[in-house]
Amino acid sequence: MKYIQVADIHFDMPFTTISNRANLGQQRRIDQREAFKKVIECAKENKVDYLFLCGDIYEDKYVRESTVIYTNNLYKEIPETKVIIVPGNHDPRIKNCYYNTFKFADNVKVLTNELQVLSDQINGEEIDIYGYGFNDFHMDDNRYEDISDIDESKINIFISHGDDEGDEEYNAIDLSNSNLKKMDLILLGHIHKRDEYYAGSLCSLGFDEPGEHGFYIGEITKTKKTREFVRADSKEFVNTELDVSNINDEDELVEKINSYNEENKYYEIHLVGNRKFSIDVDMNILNKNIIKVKDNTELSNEIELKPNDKTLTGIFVKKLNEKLEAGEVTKEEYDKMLEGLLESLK
Ligand SMILES: [Mn+2]
Repeated sequence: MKYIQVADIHFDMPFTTISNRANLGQQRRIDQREAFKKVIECAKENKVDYLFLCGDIYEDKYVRESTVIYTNNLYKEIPETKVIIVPGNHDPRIKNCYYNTFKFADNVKVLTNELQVLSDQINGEEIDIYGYGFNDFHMDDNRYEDISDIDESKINIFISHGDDEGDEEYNAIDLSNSNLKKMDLILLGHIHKRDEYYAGSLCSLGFDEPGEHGFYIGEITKTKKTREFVRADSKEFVNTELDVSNINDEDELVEKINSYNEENKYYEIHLVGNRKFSIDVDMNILNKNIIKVKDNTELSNEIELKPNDKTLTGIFVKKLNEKLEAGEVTKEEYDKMLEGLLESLK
Protein backbone atom coordinates (compact mmCIF):
# COMPACT_ATOMS: atom_id res chain seq x y z
CA MET A 1 0.00 0.00 0.00
CA LYS A 2 1.36 3.39 -0.98
CA TYR A 3 0.57 6.45 1.06
CA ILE A 4 1.46 10.08 1.57
CA GLN A 5 1.49 11.71 5.01
CA VAL A 6 0.95 15.47 5.21
CA ALA A 7 0.29 17.51 8.34
CA ASP A 8 0.07 20.99 9.80
CA ILE A 9 -0.36 23.12 6.72
CA HIS A 10 -2.44 25.73 8.58
CA PHE A 11 -3.91 27.05 5.33
CA ASP A 12 -4.56 30.81 5.39
CA MET A 13 -2.82 31.60 8.63
CA PRO A 14 -1.79 35.26 8.72
CA PHE A 15 2.00 34.83 9.14
CA THR A 16 2.12 37.96 11.28
CA THR A 17 5.91 37.99 11.71
CA ILE A 18 6.65 38.30 8.05
CA SER A 19 3.46 39.87 6.74
CA ASN A 20 4.69 43.37 7.52
CA ARG A 21 7.55 42.93 5.15
CA ALA A 22 6.69 43.35 1.45
CA ASN A 23 3.37 41.51 1.76
CA LEU A 24 5.19 38.27 2.51
CA GLY A 25 2.18 36.95 4.41
CA GLN A 26 0.30 36.70 1.13
CA GLN A 27 3.39 35.20 -0.53
CA ARG A 28 3.51 32.49 2.15
CA ARG A 29 -0.17 31.68 1.65
CA ILE A 30 0.58 31.24 -2.05
CA ASP A 31 3.59 29.09 -1.10
CA GLN A 32 1.25 26.86 0.94
CA ARG A 33 -0.94 26.31 -2.10
CA GLU A 34 2.08 25.52 -4.28
CA ALA A 35 3.43 23.06 -1.72
CA PHE A 36 0.06 21.34 -1.60
CA LYS A 37 0.02 21.13 -5.38
CA LYS A 38 3.34 19.23 -5.13
CA VAL A 39 1.66 16.77 -2.76
CA ILE A 40 -1.11 16.14 -5.28
CA GLU A 41 1.36 15.81 -8.18
CA CYS A 42 3.33 13.26 -6.15
CA ALA A 43 0.16 11.31 -5.32
CA LYS A 44 -0.75 11.30 -8.99
CA GLU A 45 2.69 10.25 -10.29
CA ASN A 46 3.10 7.46 -7.76
CA LYS A 47 -0.53 6.36 -7.83
CA VAL A 48 -0.70 6.39 -4.03
CA ASP A 49 -3.61 4.56 -2.42
CA TYR A 50 -4.03 6.91 0.52
CA LEU A 51 -3.37 10.56 1.20
CA PHE A 52 -3.43 11.01 4.97
CA LEU A 53 -3.88 14.61 6.08
CA CYS A 54 -3.01 14.44 9.77
CA GLY A 55 -4.61 17.57 11.11
CA ASP A 56 -4.25 21.36 11.25
CA ILE A 57 -4.73 21.42 7.50
CA TYR A 58 -6.86 24.56 7.57
CA GLU A 59 -6.50 27.39 10.09
CA ASP A 60 -10.05 27.50 11.44
CA LYS A 61 -10.15 31.18 12.31
CA TYR A 62 -8.77 32.45 9.00
CA VAL A 63 -9.43 29.87 6.31
CA ARG A 64 -11.40 31.21 3.34
CA GLU A 65 -13.96 29.22 1.42
CA SER A 66 -11.94 29.98 -1.72
CA THR A 67 -9.01 28.07 -0.22
CA VAL A 68 -11.24 25.12 0.65
CA ILE A 69 -12.48 25.15 -2.96
CA TYR A 70 -8.88 25.41 -4.21
CA THR A 71 -7.82 22.32 -2.24
CA ASN A 72 -11.00 20.43 -3.09
CA ASN A 73 -10.30 20.94 -6.81
CA LEU A 74 -6.93 19.31 -6.18
CA TYR A 75 -8.54 16.35 -4.36
CA LYS A 76 -10.69 15.87 -7.48
CA GLU A 77 -7.53 15.47 -9.56
CA ILE A 78 -6.65 12.25 -7.72
CA PRO A 79 -9.96 10.34 -7.72
CA GLU A 80 -8.21 6.98 -7.30
CA THR A 81 -6.51 8.12 -4.09
CA LYS A 82 -8.48 8.02 -0.85
CA VAL A 83 -8.01 11.28 1.02
CA ILE A 84 -8.44 10.88 4.77
CA ILE A 85 -8.61 14.11 6.76
CA VAL A 86 -7.97 14.09 10.51
CA PRO A 87 -9.34 17.31 12.05
CA GLY A 88 -6.70 18.82 14.36
CA ASN A 89 -6.80 21.37 17.15
CA HIS A 90 -6.53 24.23 14.62
CA ASP A 91 -9.21 22.78 12.33
CA PRO A 92 -11.47 20.88 14.73
CA ARG A 93 -14.72 19.46 13.46
CA ILE A 94 -16.87 22.00 15.23
CA LYS A 95 -20.39 23.04 14.31
CA ASN A 96 -20.53 25.12 11.09
CA CYS A 97 -16.93 24.44 10.11
CA TYR A 98 -16.19 23.58 6.48
CA TYR A 99 -15.77 19.90 7.40
CA ASN A 100 -19.48 19.90 8.16
CA THR A 101 -20.81 22.49 5.70
CA PHE A 102 -18.69 22.03 2.57
CA LYS A 103 -19.34 19.28 0.06
CA PHE A 104 -15.92 17.70 -0.44
CA ALA A 105 -15.01 15.50 -3.41
CA ASP A 106 -16.18 11.86 -3.29
CA ASN A 107 -12.70 10.53 -2.50
CA VAL A 108 -12.41 12.65 0.66
CA LYS A 109 -13.33 11.36 4.09
CA VAL A 110 -13.20 13.61 7.16
CA LEU A 111 -12.84 11.75 10.45
CA THR A 112 -14.79 12.64 13.59
CA ASN A 113 -13.70 12.47 17.22
CA GLU A 114 -15.07 8.94 17.44
CA LEU A 115 -12.64 6.11 16.86
CA GLN A 116 -13.19 4.83 13.34
CA VAL A 117 -11.83 1.73 11.64
CA LEU A 118 -11.50 1.84 7.87
CA SER A 119 -10.96 -1.60 6.42
CA ASP A 120 -9.49 -2.05 2.98
CA GLN A 121 -7.75 -4.58 0.79
CA ILE A 122 -4.88 -3.55 -1.45
CA ASN A 123 -2.74 -5.92 -3.55
CA GLY A 124 -4.21 -8.86 -1.66
CA GLU A 125 -3.31 -7.49 1.76
CA GLU A 126 -5.90 -6.63 4.39
CA ILE A 127 -5.57 -3.22 6.01
CA ASP A 128 -7.24 -1.70 9.05
CA ILE A 129 -6.85 2.02 9.52
CA TYR A 130 -7.72 3.29 12.99
CA GLY A 131 -8.23 7.01 13.40
CA TYR A 132 -9.99 9.96 14.97
CA GLY A 133 -9.55 13.71 15.17
CA PHE A 134 -10.55 16.78 17.16
CA ASN A 135 -14.10 18.03 17.60
CA ASP A 136 -12.97 21.03 19.66
CA PHE A 137 -9.91 23.24 20.12
CA HIS A 138 -8.83 21.07 23.04
CA MET A 139 -9.43 17.38 23.48
CA ASP A 140 -8.30 14.78 26.01
CA ASP A 141 -10.19 11.73 24.75
CA ASN A 142 -7.25 9.37 24.15
CA ARG A 143 -9.53 7.20 22.01
CA TYR A 144 -6.76 4.80 21.03
CA GLU A 145 -7.34 3.19 24.41
CA ASP A 146 -10.74 2.04 23.06
CA ILE A 147 -9.24 0.03 20.20
CA SER A 148 -10.01 -3.66 20.59
CA ASP A 149 -9.70 -6.91 18.66
CA ILE A 150 -6.70 -5.89 16.59
CA ASP A 151 -6.14 -8.51 13.90
CA GLU A 152 -2.37 -8.73 13.79
CA SER A 153 -2.37 -10.64 10.51
CA LYS A 154 -3.52 -7.41 8.82
CA ILE A 155 -1.57 -4.21 8.19
CA ASN A 156 -2.64 -1.97 11.08
CA ILE A 157 -2.32 1.75 10.77
CA PHE A 158 -3.11 4.44 13.34
CA ILE A 159 -3.68 8.04 12.24
CA SER A 160 -4.42 10.99 14.47
CA HIS A 161 -3.42 14.45 15.60
CA GLY A 162 -1.95 14.77 19.05
CA ASP A 163 0.93 15.30 21.40
CA ASP A 164 3.37 12.45 22.03
CA GLU A 165 4.91 14.32 24.94
CA GLY A 166 1.83 13.95 27.09
CA ASP A 167 0.01 17.29 26.83
CA GLU A 168 -3.49 16.18 27.89
CA GLU A 169 -5.20 19.17 26.27
CA TYR A 170 -4.03 18.02 22.85
CA ASN A 171 -4.94 14.37 22.67
CA ALA A 172 -1.87 13.00 24.44
CA ILE A 173 -0.55 10.04 22.45
CA ASP A 174 1.18 7.50 24.65
CA LEU A 175 3.30 5.57 22.19
CA SER A 176 3.98 2.86 24.77
CA ASN A 177 0.25 2.04 24.87
CA SER A 178 -0.31 -1.66 24.12
CA ASN A 179 -2.76 -0.94 21.28
CA LEU A 180 -0.37 1.43 19.59
CA LYS A 181 2.46 -1.06 20.03
CA LYS A 182 0.51 -3.42 17.75
CA MET A 183 0.35 -0.87 14.94
CA ASP A 184 2.52 -1.38 11.88
CA LEU A 185 2.42 2.33 11.13
CA ILE A 186 1.58 5.42 13.20
CA LEU A 187 1.03 8.69 11.35
CA LEU A 188 0.53 11.84 13.39
CA GLY A 189 0.20 15.58 13.11
CA HIS A 190 0.61 18.36 15.68
CA ILE A 191 4.37 18.55 16.22
CA HIS A 192 5.78 20.69 13.43
CA LYS A 193 9.20 19.03 13.39
CA ARG A 194 9.34 15.76 11.48
CA ASP A 195 10.41 12.48 13.04
CA GLU A 196 9.38 8.83 13.00
CA TYR A 197 5.69 9.61 13.62
CA TYR A 198 5.25 13.22 12.56
CA ALA A 199 5.57 14.64 9.07
CA GLY A 200 6.19 18.12 10.47
CA SER A 201 4.58 21.20 8.98
CA LEU A 202 4.27 21.10 5.18
CA CYS A 203 5.50 24.69 5.02
CA SER A 204 7.51 26.34 7.77
CA LEU A 205 5.40 28.72 9.80
CA GLY A 206 8.34 30.89 10.85
CA PHE A 207 11.80 31.17 12.37
CA ASP A 208 11.05 28.61 15.08
CA GLU A 209 10.64 26.08 12.23
CA PRO A 210 13.97 26.34 10.39
CA GLY A 211 15.22 23.98 7.70
CA GLU A 212 13.47 22.17 4.88
CA HIS A 213 9.78 21.27 5.12
CA GLY A 214 7.58 18.90 3.17
CA PHE A 215 5.86 15.53 3.47
CA TYR A 216 6.47 11.78 3.50
CA ILE A 217 5.69 9.28 0.79
CA GLY A 218 5.80 5.68 1.93
CA GLU A 219 4.97 2.12 1.09
CA ILE A 220 3.98 -0.58 3.52
CA THR A 221 3.40 -4.31 3.37
CA LYS A 222 3.05 -6.62 6.38
CA THR A 223 6.77 -7.36 6.27
CA LYS A 224 8.37 -4.21 4.96
CA LYS A 225 8.02 -0.46 5.14
CA THR A 226 9.90 2.28 3.37
CA ARG A 227 9.40 5.99 3.21
CA GLU A 228 11.00 9.08 1.87
CA PHE A 229 10.88 12.77 2.72
CA VAL A 230 9.85 15.05 -0.14
CA ARG A 231 10.61 18.72 0.15
CA ALA A 232 7.57 20.82 -0.73
CA ASP A 233 8.25 24.22 0.80
CA SER A 234 10.31 26.24 -1.67
CA LYS A 235 11.37 28.64 1.07
CA GLU A 236 13.52 28.12 4.12
CA PHE A 237 13.71 30.09 7.35
CA VAL A 238 17.24 30.68 8.57
CA ASN A 239 18.40 31.95 11.95
CA THR A 240 21.93 33.21 11.81
CA GLU A 241 24.40 35.11 13.97
CA LEU A 242 26.44 38.03 12.72
CA ASP A 243 29.37 39.13 14.88
CA VAL A 244 29.78 42.90 14.67
CA SER A 245 33.02 43.10 16.66
CA ASN A 246 35.16 43.87 13.61
CA ILE A 247 32.63 46.09 11.89
CA ASN A 248 33.45 49.77 12.11
CA ASP A 249 30.29 51.60 11.16
CA GLU A 250 26.66 51.15 10.23
CA ASP A 251 27.25 51.29 6.47
CA GLU A 252 29.58 48.33 6.75
CA LEU A 253 27.02 46.53 8.90
CA VAL A 254 24.25 47.09 6.34
CA GLU A 255 26.56 45.77 3.62
CA LYS A 256 27.24 42.63 5.69
CA ILE A 257 23.55 42.08 6.52
CA ASN A 258 22.60 42.47 2.86
CA SER A 259 25.08 39.77 1.89
CA TYR A 260 22.52 37.29 3.26
CA ASN A 261 20.55 37.23 0.06
CA GLU A 262 20.23 33.62 -1.05
CA GLU A 263 17.11 33.19 -3.10
CA ASN A 264 14.20 31.44 -1.36
CA LYS A 265 15.61 31.99 2.10
CA TYR A 266 14.23 34.21 4.81
CA TYR A 267 16.64 35.44 7.46
CA GLU A 268 16.46 36.37 11.09
CA ILE A 269 19.83 37.88 11.93
CA HIS A 270 21.06 38.02 15.49
CA LEU A 271 23.74 40.65 15.88
CA VAL A 272 26.28 39.58 18.48
CA GLY A 273 29.71 40.68 19.73
CA ASN A 274 30.95 44.09 20.78
CA ARG A 275 29.63 47.07 18.86
CA LYS A 276 31.75 50.15 18.23
CA PHE A 277 28.85 52.32 17.08
CA SER A 278 25.19 52.68 17.89
CA ILE A 279 23.01 50.31 15.91
CA ASP A 280 19.76 51.57 14.46
CA VAL A 281 19.37 49.87 11.10
CA ASP A 282 16.66 51.13 8.78
CA MET A 283 14.81 48.01 7.56
CA ASN A 284 13.95 49.86 4.34
CA ILE A 285 17.50 49.65 3.04
CA LEU A 286 17.80 45.93 3.75
CA ASN A 287 16.85 43.40 1.11
CA LYS A 288 13.40 41.89 1.55
CA ASN A 289 14.68 38.42 2.54
CA ILE A 290 15.91 39.94 5.79
CA ILE A 291 12.82 39.68 7.95
CA LYS A 292 14.22 40.50 11.37
CA VAL A 293 17.40 41.93 12.82
CA LYS A 294 17.84 41.35 16.54
CA ASP A 295 20.47 43.35 18.35
CA ASN A 296 22.11 41.24 21.03
CA THR A 297 25.40 43.11 20.92
CA GLU A 298 27.23 44.69 23.80
CA LEU A 299 28.98 47.96 23.76
CA SER A 300 32.65 47.61 22.91
CA ASN A 301 34.78 47.90 26.03
CA GLU A 302 37.59 49.63 24.16
CA ILE A 303 36.50 52.96 25.53
CA GLU A 304 35.99 51.65 29.04
CA LEU A 305 39.67 50.87 29.21
CA LYS A 306 40.56 54.53 29.16
CA PRO A 307 39.55 55.80 32.62
CA ASN A 308 43.19 56.27 33.59
CA ASP A 309 43.79 58.62 30.68
CA LYS A 310 44.31 62.24 31.65
CA THR A 311 42.28 63.24 28.62
CA LEU A 312 38.78 64.69 28.83
CA THR A 313 37.46 61.34 27.56
CA GLY A 314 39.31 59.48 30.29
CA ILE A 315 37.94 61.77 32.99
CA PHE A 316 34.41 61.40 31.61
CA VAL A 317 34.66 57.62 31.54
CA LYS A 318 36.13 57.52 35.05
CA LYS A 319 33.28 59.65 36.41
CA LEU A 320 30.77 57.52 34.58
CA ASN A 321 32.26 54.31 35.99
CA GLU A 322 31.99 55.77 39.49
CA LYS A 323 28.35 56.68 38.92
CA LEU A 324 27.61 53.16 37.73
CA GLU A 325 29.30 51.62 40.76
CA ALA A 326 27.40 53.94 43.08
CA GLY A 327 24.16 52.95 41.40
CA GLU A 328 23.47 56.52 40.28
CA VAL A 329 23.00 55.39 36.69
CA THR A 330 21.64 52.14 35.35
CA LYS A 331 23.74 49.93 33.04
CA GLU A 332 21.45 50.93 30.22
CA GLU A 333 21.94 54.67 30.87
CA TYR A 334 25.66 54.06 31.24
CA ASP A 335 25.83 52.31 27.85
CA LYS A 336 23.83 55.09 26.24
CA MET A 337 26.13 57.79 27.58
CA LEU A 338 29.24 55.89 26.54
CA GLU A 339 27.74 55.38 23.14
CA GLY A 340 27.00 59.10 22.87
CA LEU A 341 30.58 59.85 23.77
CA LEU A 342 31.79 57.35 21.20
CA GLU A 343 29.68 58.93 18.47
CA SER A 344 30.85 62.44 19.34
CA LEU A 345 34.48 61.37 19.11
CA LYS A 346 34.13 60.27 15.49
MN1 LIG B 1 -0.22 22.50 13.98
